[in-house]
Formats: sequence, structure tokens, C-alpha cells
Amino acid sequence: MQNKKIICSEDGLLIKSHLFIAYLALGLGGFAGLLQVFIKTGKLILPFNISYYQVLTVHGVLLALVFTTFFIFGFMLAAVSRTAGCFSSSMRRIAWLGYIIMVLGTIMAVFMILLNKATVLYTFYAPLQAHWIFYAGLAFIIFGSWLEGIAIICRYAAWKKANKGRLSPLLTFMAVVNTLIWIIASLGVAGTIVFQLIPWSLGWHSTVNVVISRTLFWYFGHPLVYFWLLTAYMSWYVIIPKIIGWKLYSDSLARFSFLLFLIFSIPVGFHHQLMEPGIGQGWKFFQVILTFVVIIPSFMTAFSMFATFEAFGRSYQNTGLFSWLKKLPWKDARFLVPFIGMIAFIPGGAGGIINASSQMNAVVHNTLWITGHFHLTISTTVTLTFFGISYFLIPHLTGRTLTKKLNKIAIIQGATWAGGMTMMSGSMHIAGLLGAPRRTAYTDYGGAKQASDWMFYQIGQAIGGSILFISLLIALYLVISLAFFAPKGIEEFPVAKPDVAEQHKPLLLLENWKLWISIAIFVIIIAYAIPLYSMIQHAPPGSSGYKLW
Ligand code: HAS
Repeated sequence: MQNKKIICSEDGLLIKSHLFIAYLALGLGGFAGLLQVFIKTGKLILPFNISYYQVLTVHGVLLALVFTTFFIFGFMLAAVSRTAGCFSSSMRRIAWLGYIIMVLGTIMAVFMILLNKATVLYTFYAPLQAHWIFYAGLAFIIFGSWLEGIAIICRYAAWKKANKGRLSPLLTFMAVVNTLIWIIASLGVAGTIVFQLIPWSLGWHSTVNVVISRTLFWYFGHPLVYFWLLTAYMSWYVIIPKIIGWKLYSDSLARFSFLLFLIFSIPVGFHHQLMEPGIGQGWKFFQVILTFVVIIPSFMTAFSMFATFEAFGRSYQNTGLFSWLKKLPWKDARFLVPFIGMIAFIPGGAGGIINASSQMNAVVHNTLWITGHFHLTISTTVTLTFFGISYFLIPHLTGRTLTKKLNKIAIIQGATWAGGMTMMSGSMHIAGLLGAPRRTAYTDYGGAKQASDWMFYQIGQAIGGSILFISLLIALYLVISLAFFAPKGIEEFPVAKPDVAEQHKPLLLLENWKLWISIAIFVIIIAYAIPLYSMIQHAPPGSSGYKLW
């Protein structure tokens, strides 16, 4: 009889294929990152006229877009399969088709970057222009991911049909919310790619409406960061409590915080455009307020995690203010590595609040501070959580175990990542406050003194970046060992259960999708309809009739 707690092998193959591309992208993209920090010190000049910007594009696209999307869909498929049961063969076929389209799109995009025909960074802002194959590749990645999203939603619907009147498993519910955020948000970037950038790149139009394309990008770009974050939160809410030997803090709180993300994570893209012309101040201010609203579910998550850890520690009769901390399983990498990510999110989140604070944004925007911010959030909080997940998920799928020795190596991996990132991201934050610009290989516009101050921190970045690269190699060693060489055995996919005695049954209202999706769309329309209309109306002279170009 099949053990219900083990993901079935057909789903396993699909999930492993996702993780394979994710880690391949992480290795190559991480190597590009190492090159970057050295180019910035002025000590490294690449052969064959390879520019800093080309390497930066490889780094950004492979890490921010490819690593994350493949890992997240792989993990969400795993989470759904583990908690709602195996995918049917037709659902799995849809997901495989999506995967193949995504891989094809990745090859197209990366190939064009390597040919230096798409050196446009990961945000591919117009008027930087790439070859149309690069844009088509990105469109393929998005389209493929939608198919995978459909498979997830279908599995959820099948579970609901078979379990009428019951609340779905929490991890499956969370995967559905994250998928919805992804689909609604990526409509924006798909829109600019298909209707603006591809026709412009093919030469069908000689101009492009830059404000609209950037707005559609950021309509997608900010929920994109929550798509990354919610995957980490899935693990924090449901997996980490089980790893420490405890239970869910509150099923309804977790669901409600995810629904708040569904409603508020999308209509906030203007906070990336606060310094841009072409958008009314009032609309920017409105989206700044919404940005502060979307911070609330992160506070709910922080509260929930603290409560989980404290309740667990105190169950050992620890009465001291912090003595309960000693009881946490510090020697278990599946806990410690994501925990370091949680700690990093305290300054990372605070940095985000500074960025969002309208006038403060004027100080930090376009400086290395922002690069420091996202290396704390996506590259530490989220990535370390992904490592923590991989350290049980890969052996779970390959029928191997995380041995004591591998666990120790994983702890070293987390610690070196923390050390390297503290140096690199810390240097970026400080250099940014001193005015060092972001997305720039080298500049001395602040004068010689300024440039030498920045250089001090560039060296800090280079040392931190090198430690990080070593940590990345250790992570890849672990991934390969767990996939192919670790001893055979059964590694648990931990899923915490709610403590039914202690809490009320979560309301079915939390799964009233018509209600939540309608509210989300309503808020998006309020935040975006008038500003977009005005961008089309007031398109710059020389634009064509439709004013998209
Ligand atoms: Fe951000 C720019 C605002 C979160 C990623 N952000 C970026 C960019 C990226 C990025 C990639 O308003 C650059 C894009 C580019 O290329 O231009 N960000 C925010 C705000 C938040 C935020 C308000 N960002 C993230 C997350 C990211 C991410 C998450 C990736 C995963 N960000 C901005 C703004 C800009 C920006 C502006 C544009 C700047 C500009 O000018 O261009 C918030 O969501 C943050 C809320 C988070 C918290 C922290 C809660 C803490 C928790 C941990 C608890 C710890 C525990 C440990 C439990 C309030 C949940 C327990 C400890 C014990 C001791 C027991």
C-alpha cells in the first residue's frame, strides 16, 4: 500500500525536473554574481568584450526569474501533491507541458543574453531594447507557468469536490493563493511583452510608450517579490513548526494573512516608480498607503512565528524571558537555515519600509542601498528558506536521507551564507547611503574622494561575494549529494497539524474565492485604471495612434 506521506513517483519526477533547472540556474547565475563583484573593484576585465551589464543580465535573469520560478512551481507542486494527494495523469500532463514551454523559453532568453543581443538587465526596461527572441522566451516562461498554475488549481478543485464542505489542507490553500497572485500579476508583464516590446523589437513600431511599459512591469514586479516571499512563508507557517516538534499556531491566521497578500500585494507597483515622471503624485501616495497595508500580513507572520517558537520553548517549563530560545533545535539544518533567513528579514523588512516611505525613497532610490535591500530579502530570507526546504525535499523525492554529516555541512552552508551576505549586503547599504549608484559598473561622478569611499565598500562586497560563492558551492554539493549519493532511506516531508483543541475551526468563508478575487480586482482597478488611462491619453509626441508605442 502506498504510504500517503510520500509524494508519488510520477509527481516526484516532475518536481525533481523543476529543481534541476532551478539549481542549474542558481549555479550559473551565482557565478555571474561573483564576476560582477570583481568587475566592480576595477581589478577584473572580462575577455571577448563581455560587459558588466551583460553579466548582470545573466545574473538577474537566471536568479531572479529562472531560479525562483522553477523552484517555486516545483515546491508548490510538491506541497499540493503531499497534502491534497497525487495529481491525476491529465493534470500532470498539463504541468509537464508547462514545464517544457518554460524550459524552451529559458533557453531562448539565456541564448540571446549570451549572444549579447539582450543586455537589458532583469527588468528589461524600455527604451533598452532586446532581440525579440529574448522577449518571446520570457513570454514562454510566463505562459508555461500559467499551465502549471492551472494544474495546481485543478488538483485543489478535485480535492474540494471529493471533500465537500471541508476546508482544504493549508499548504494546498497557500499554493492556490500564491498561484492566483502569480497569474493576476503576470498578466501585466505579459501585456507589455506581447503588445509593446515584441512589436517594437520586431520593428513594427519605431517608438514605445516607456511609462506604460515600466508601469506594467512593476504591476508585476512587486507581487513577484511576494510570490517569492509567500513560498518561504508556506514553509515558515506549516513546515518549520513540525520540524521543531510543534503544531500550527493558527490555521485561520495563516490563511487570512495569505488572503491579505492576494488583495494588497498587486496594487503597489508605483512605489518602484516614485521618482518617475508621468504618474500623478496622488496616485503614487495612494499606492504608498497600500504598501503600508501589505506590510501587515508580514507582521502577522512574524507574530505567528514568535508565538510558535515561544510556545514550543515554554512547553519545557522555561519561565525566563528568553530561556525558551535554548530549546529550539539549533543543530537541525532544516530549522536553522530558514531561521537565519527569518532573522535577515527583520532588517530586510525594515529596509523595505524605508524604501516605501515616499520622501526617504528619494534618498535611497537608484543607489546601492536598494541592491543591499533585495540581497537581504530575496537572496537571504527567501533563498535560505529554499535551501532549508531542499535539504528535506530532495532526499524525500530521491528516497535518500539527510545524514548527520550532511546536516553539519548544511549548517556550515547557512552560516557562511549569513557571514558573506552580512558583509556584502552591509557594504551595499552603506555605500548606497554614501551615494554609490546601483546598476553601474563604475562611476566617479561624486569626485575622487567619493569614489575612493565607495571603493572601500566595493572591496567589502567582493570579499562578502566570494564567501557567498563558496557557500553556494557547498549548497550545490549538498543538492547533488542528496539527489544521487546520500544513503537510501525515507526522509520526511514535515507538515504541521493544527491543534484542534486550542482553536476554533477556520471559517469556510476563507475559501470563498469569488469574494477574495473580486476584492483583489476591485482594489487593482481603483489603484491603476485612472493612472493608466492618463498615461495613454498623455503619451509623448510622436507616439502612434494607440499610444502604447
Ligand atoms: Fe522590497 C525594491 C519596499 C519586501 C525585493 N524589493 C525591491 C527590489 C527587490 C525587492 C528585488 O517601497 C528591487 C527591484 C529593482 O530591481 O528595482 N519591499 C518593500 C516593502 C517590503 C518589501 C515595504 N522586497 C521585499 C521582499 C522582497 C523584496 C520580501 C523579496 C523577496 N522594495 C520596496 C520598495 C522598493 C523595493 C519601495 C523600491 C525601491 C526603489 O526606489 O527602487 C515589505 O514587504 C517588508 C515587510 C517585512 C517586514 C518584516 C517582518 C519580519 C519577519 C521576520 C520575523 C522573524 C522571526 C525570527 C520570526 C515588516 C516576518 C524569530 C526570531 C527569534 C529571535 C525567535
